[in-house]
Amino acid sequence: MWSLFRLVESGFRCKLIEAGSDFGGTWYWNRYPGARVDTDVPSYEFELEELWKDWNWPEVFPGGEDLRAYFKSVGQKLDLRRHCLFDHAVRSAHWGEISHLWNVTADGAAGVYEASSRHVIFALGTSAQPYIPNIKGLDRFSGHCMHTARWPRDGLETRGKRVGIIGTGASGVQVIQEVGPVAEKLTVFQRTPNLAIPMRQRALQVQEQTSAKSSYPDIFNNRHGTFTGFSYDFNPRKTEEDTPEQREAFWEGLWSLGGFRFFVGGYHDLFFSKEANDLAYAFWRKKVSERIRDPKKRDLLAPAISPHPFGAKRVSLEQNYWEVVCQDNVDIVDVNNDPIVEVTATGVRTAKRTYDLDILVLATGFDAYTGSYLQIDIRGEEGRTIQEHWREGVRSYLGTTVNKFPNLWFMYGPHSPGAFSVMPALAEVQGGWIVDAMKQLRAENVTKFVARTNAAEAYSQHVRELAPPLLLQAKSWYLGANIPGKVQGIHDYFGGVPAYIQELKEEAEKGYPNFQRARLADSHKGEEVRAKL
Ligand code: N01
Repeated sequence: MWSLFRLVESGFRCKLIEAGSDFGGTWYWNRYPGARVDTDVPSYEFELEELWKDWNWPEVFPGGEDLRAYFKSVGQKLDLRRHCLFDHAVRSAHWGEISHLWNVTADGAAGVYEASSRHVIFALGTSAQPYIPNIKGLDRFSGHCMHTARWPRDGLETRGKRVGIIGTGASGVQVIQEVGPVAEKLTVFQRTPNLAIPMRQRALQVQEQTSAKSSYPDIFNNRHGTFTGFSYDFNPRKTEEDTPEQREAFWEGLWSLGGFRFFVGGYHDLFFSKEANDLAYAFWRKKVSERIRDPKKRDLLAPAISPHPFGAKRVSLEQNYWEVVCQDNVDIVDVNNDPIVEVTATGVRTAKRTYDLDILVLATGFDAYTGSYLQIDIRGEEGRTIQEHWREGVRSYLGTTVNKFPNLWFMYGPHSPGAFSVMPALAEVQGGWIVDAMKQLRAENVTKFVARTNAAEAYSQHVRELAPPLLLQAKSWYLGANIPGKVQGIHDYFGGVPAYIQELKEEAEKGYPNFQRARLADSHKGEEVRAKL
């Protein structure tokens, strides 16, 4: 949305093609009970005053419905809808070496949409392609079975039902919190416990927000100054520089403030020192164990030995997760000891027993970063497909472009701080940078702009080197390790938001030295009239 706004504002003719029927992106698709953002507002907002001056939220961590309403209002206020083609999924994008245009096709209910365009921006999200595990018999289940990101748009009654949930990532934790209190029986099939920390949700009053609005510009500015873009940052001290008493007091403070503070507001060596990480895990375990009264469940949810370094899998924010999973109507099945054998027409059969279910929820995550791109037939120079180009692992330049794919830009994809940043702020940073580059190219009549291969190789290597060692010690979606057969690698830029912004800025200030540029030969200029935008 932000790039579209910036493009329109800059006088580009453009079309936003969207598979959903409305704005909202991840919040359009993720309609499972309890879906809510775990970045607090106003950080999770666009910086433009006309968007926030009369917008108020009911809660610090807004739910899906409020988020959808927000993005709808952004679309209205910026008058973006007339540039949008909803209910169309992009099927292919082919670069024309003679025309210097992208030929794009998209499938919709009414037929195929075709367009030619000088530039293409893919804003496919970080986690948009659902991952459905290959479990025997999954298609035989006669009750309701769906991935969390494909929850029925009209809702689904879980009250009084026997519900099974496979997966305990961010989506699983949120569904469990909502469904556990109302279901007759909830069975959680857990492979890895979630090292969740307290959200500290609270209601927001309009008056409180009105008086805080004078500080909003500073809040938005600060998102460019901290490692993750949150209003708090890592403590520059190392864990063991503080005494046990000082550490305890520091962590207690973070714990009671809530949000991601205990994760990305703690000691900065969390991801670099095994000893530091173990101490953080011990504190986490002590705190959550106080809330898990059932000793058997405690061993499953907060084991004595950490399942992986703390934070190497995405930490979730919880509200009453430990209390809900301790309810008598909630069972936890450790699928490491009692694996799922098959799904039957009436439920799930594990090695040890059968669970009868009315609803089976697959909270099994996403083929993150690249999955959405690999669904599309994207062809760059010499017809090279993105699948071929990324076969040995992702390569990008600055997490916004790909060598050999001229005039192709992307946002929230691999090699940006995506998973460790505030998404609307990142959209502003990347979208702003991309549109500024396009304006420059337009002014210079440049029709082909492509990252140099050596620059992309060097940047990709740089991204790999930035990754902290402990991040590599979990089979996480950060690395692509959650998808069988996927080439694993570093997908996140781990230098922090300020350093990332600086890298983008330097490239622009130096006149984009790491890109090759060309102008369309006069004899081919007629090709441009084919553009149908
Ligand atoms: O997906 P996940 P998610 N048998 O990949 C398990 C964002 N998000 O949808 O860890 C049994 O984290 C898998 O187990 P394991 C956010 O960035 C944000 O929950 O691989 N289990 C894991 O427990 C988040 O991180 C928000 O051992 C299987 C779970 O399924 C990202 O989206 C809300 C299995 C998948 O967890 C993804 O979160 C929701 C199998 N065969 C999502 N296969 C907010 O902002 C997989 N699993 C709040």
